[in-house]
Amino acid sequence: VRNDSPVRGRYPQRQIDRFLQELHTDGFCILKAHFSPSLVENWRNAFSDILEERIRNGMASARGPNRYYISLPFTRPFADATVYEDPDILAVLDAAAQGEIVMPELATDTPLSGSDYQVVHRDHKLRSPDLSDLDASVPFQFAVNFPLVDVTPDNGPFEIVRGTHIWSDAECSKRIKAGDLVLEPLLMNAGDVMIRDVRGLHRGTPNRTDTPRPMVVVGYNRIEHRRPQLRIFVPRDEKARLSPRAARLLQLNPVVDSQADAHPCETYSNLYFLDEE
Ligand SMILES: O=C(O)CCC(=O)C(=O)O
Repeated sequence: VRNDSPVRGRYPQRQIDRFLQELHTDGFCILKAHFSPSLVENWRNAFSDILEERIRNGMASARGPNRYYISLPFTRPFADATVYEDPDILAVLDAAAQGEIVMPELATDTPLSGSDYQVVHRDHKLRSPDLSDLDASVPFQFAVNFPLVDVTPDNGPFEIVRGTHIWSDAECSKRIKAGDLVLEPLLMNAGDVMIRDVRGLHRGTPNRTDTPRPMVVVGYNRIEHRRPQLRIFVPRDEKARLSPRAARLLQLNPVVDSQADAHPCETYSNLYFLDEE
């Protein structure tokens, strides 16, 4: 079904403005109970097979011991406009980015039993080399994160330091070395969604349970900001179904005849963004 008319979001503009304010101040905002339990359950069930297979085939990228970064195929249930074209999320992203955004990433971060603390890091330096004139207060790369299980203190909560997305890279390095940062565990429930400026300092923590804690990451960024290591393989039949907005969001991704032509070789493995200088 083609969907040419914008779907209305759940939130009034004043609440979108509050999310936007939080994103600017804290570097992230959380939309509580945003996706339905059945959507999250479908994704969790479909993901558990992928997790097992990718680890077995050596096609998962380790982001620390027993912690895997795994891309999702752009097929059902994951090729879901309810998620990547959510009107509330896009309203926040469009206003925050102040320019056209694209979507090169549909993936997951999953700590398993035996995972450890990651180093505190940001997922990109303060500035984009492709947007050197952009004011540092304007975010250019985002992660939309949602867990596929309830997050508890035991299963590896994502920890974040508020307000650090606009710190200089030097300040981040200094404060990480000094170890005086206030890391806040985010105990998100299945269905909660976080919109995050990826420059905010954060880390993954150990999953001390036997149940994986998958966190979806839908990556968006300003179109000028290049991320050549990332791509979504869009099957031709899925492309034919995209709304005009989705076609623009996915415009830089390769189109494949079938999922068999997709090669999810994970190259997104650098954790030490601050040591590259
Ligand atoms: O697994 C997590 O909770 C965080 C993962 C992460 O921040 C990373 O791998 O860069």
